[in-house]
Amino acid sequence: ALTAAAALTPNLRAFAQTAATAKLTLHTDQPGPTVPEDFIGLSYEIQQLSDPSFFAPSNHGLIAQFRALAPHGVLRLGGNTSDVGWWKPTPNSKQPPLPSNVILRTPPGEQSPMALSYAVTPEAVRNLRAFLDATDWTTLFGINLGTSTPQRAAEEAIFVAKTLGPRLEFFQVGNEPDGFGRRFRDKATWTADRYFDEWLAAANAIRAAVPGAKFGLPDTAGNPHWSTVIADRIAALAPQDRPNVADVTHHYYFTGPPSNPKATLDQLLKTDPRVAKVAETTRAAAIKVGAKYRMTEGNSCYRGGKPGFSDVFGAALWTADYALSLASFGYAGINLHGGSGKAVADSLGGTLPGELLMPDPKAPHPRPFYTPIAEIDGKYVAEPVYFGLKFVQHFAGATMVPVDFDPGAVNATAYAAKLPNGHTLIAVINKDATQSTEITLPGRSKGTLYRLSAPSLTAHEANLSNGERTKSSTLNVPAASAMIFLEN
Ligand code: BDP
Repeated sequence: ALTAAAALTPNLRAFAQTAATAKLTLHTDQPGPTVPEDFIGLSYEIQQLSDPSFFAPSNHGLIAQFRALAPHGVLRLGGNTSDVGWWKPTPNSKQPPLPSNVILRTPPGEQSPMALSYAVTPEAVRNLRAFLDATDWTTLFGINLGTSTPQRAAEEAIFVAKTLGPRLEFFQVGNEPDGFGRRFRDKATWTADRYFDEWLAAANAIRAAVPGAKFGLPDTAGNPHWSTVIADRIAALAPQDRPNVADVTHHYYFTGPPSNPKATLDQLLKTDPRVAKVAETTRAAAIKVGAKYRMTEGNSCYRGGKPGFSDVFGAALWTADYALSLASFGYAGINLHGGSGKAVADSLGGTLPGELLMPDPKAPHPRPFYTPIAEIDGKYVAEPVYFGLKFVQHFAGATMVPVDFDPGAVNATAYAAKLPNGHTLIAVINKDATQSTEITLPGRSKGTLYRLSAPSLTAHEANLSNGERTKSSTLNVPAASAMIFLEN
């Protein structure tokens, strides 16, 4: 049905749509979590810092895209490349030798992790500060745990904390440590407890050097059990021995690699029960240690995404739905992963060109297909998922209101919130390829409508309207589109 609908012209599609009435009830008496002002974020490989002109005040095109996405977002710097970067304080500094606890492995088809190592320099960190000032964003800064030592981590942290000042939210020491057995440690003995021992040594060295340093962890790829283990370990520490944990963090890729038969829009647009399950475990861990929780790296499909899946309008609807579901589960924020082709290819063991970077008719340069902002012909282009995030930015600062939503046979979801001024926000995400849905607004009819739309689920584009006045008491949300009603 998906392909058939997508093949029709927009006019015929509108004609083919069957109207279905959905029921929406708002529970305004049971307010949910408040969506932080900096809920929306992006994630990049920290290897991008090896080009100090990337996150730099002179990179106006990128700054403009960040600002247009969110006035106060969060840039997370991490990814697999954070465990092969080394701190180079002076031009003459030499790359230090591998610490003795590292058991280097090269996963099949990849380059040796150390062949992809690179230096982080003071210039790159200074430019990053100016970039963050220009965007009014803050950052989560990744520090090497896989192939470094606590002492080196502390040396880098001193400079980073001093230079980034209030632009630094917290340090993330180690990326996806639940996967270290593939590259840096003995798989047979590597556990959440071993990881926590190593993490704690690094965190203690950092906080001894940087009083007030904050941390996010465990930043796992997929194993929610690790959050439970680390929360228990942290809670068992005496208060004075406890590093300041700001956020419990994890990653989420809907599927992967691109060859996975699950990587279809049909699957992506269903509700994934894993999201609620991971949210529950993560939330419990965060409560235990008095921290917030954040999805710090994720997207539709790991290994760079899949063309026709990660880079089309269907992925924008998925983004809007996924991000709002995290908001309703009380997450502090979401960082969708992306960036330049080289950085992502390096994060995957230098697999270029390969499955990751298939030729894209639209982009002359290789790029990850899931990236929110693509670099095409020297320009920074907002991709469909970017518009999914921008849609959700409307909820920043609002308090979620639980809803009962019965869309009947239509594949649609709904979310509601109240702004500090008391005005109600309602979002309806109609992920159905063919059927539109109609909602009667609960007693509020004057407001502004924002539409997230594209010619089809498979279109390589998305549009988010600027807002149009409405007085209608019903919301008609066409197939394959989303809408926000803002009471005012
Ligand atoms: C994650 C890694 C990141 C990769 C991404 C991917 O943290 O560095 O770029 O997967 O596979 O697991 O696309």
